[in-house]
Amino acid sequence: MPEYQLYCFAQSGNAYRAALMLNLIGADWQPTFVDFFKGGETRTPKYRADVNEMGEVPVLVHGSKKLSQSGVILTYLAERSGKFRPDGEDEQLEALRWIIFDNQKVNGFLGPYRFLKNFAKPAGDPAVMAFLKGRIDSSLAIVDKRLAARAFVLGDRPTIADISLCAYLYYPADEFGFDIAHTYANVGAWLDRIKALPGWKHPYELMPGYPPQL
Ligand SMILES: N[C@@H](CCC(=O)N[C@@H](CS)C(=O)NCC(=O)O)C(=O)O
Repeated sequence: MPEYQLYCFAQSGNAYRAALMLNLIGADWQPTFVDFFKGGETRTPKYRADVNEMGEVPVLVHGSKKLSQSGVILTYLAERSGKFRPDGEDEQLEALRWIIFDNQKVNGFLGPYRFLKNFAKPAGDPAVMAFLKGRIDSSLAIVDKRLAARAFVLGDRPTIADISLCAYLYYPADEFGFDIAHTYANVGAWLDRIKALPGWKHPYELMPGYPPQL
C-alpha cells in the first residue's frame, strides 16, 4: 500500500498541484480516481461524509490524516519532505501570499473558465466568459511581471508557490482558446523551468481520467 493516496482526476488543475508535488518530491503515492463529470461523485452525500465535506478534490490521505485544500497539502508535503519549502517566516508568508492570490485570482478564474468552455452543459454565457477572461488577463500579467526579474516566484529556487501557480498552465492551449505560454513570455520560460525539474509530468499523465467520460 503506497504511503500517500490522492483523490483526484486528470482535468483538475487544483488536484494537479498536489499530484505534481508528490511526484517532484519522489513520494510513494497512488491516485484514487474521483468521477467528477459523469458520476458527479464530489456532489454525493457519501463523498461529502467520507472524503471531504467541502465536496472538492484534491484530498490527500496520509495515515490517519485526510487533508484538503491544495495550499494545505503543499504546505504539509513541503514540511514533511523539506523540499520546495519556503525558508523562514518571511518566505513562508510570501509563499502563502502567492498561494492565496493564485487560488483566488489566477487559477481561481482559469479553472472555471476552462470548465465552462469545455465541460459545462450548457457552455458558459458569453458575458460570464468575457468577465472571467478579463480577470485572467489581469492576473496573468501580474505573475508575468513578477517573473521578469526572478527565475521562480520567490527567487532563484522553486517552492510550493510555483507548484501552486502552475496548476492549470500546462493544459493544452485549445482548452482555453488562448496560449498562455506564448502570450506571457516570462510565464512561458518559468513553465519550462518547472517542466525541467526531475519528476515533472503532465497532468494527463499523472492523474487518471483522461479522456473524460462526460
Ligand atoms: N481551493 C481549492 C479548490 C478545489 C476545487 O475547487 N476543486 C474542484 C475540482 S478542480 C472541485 O472539486 N470542485 C467541486 C465543486 O466545486 O463542486 C484547492 O486549491 O484545493
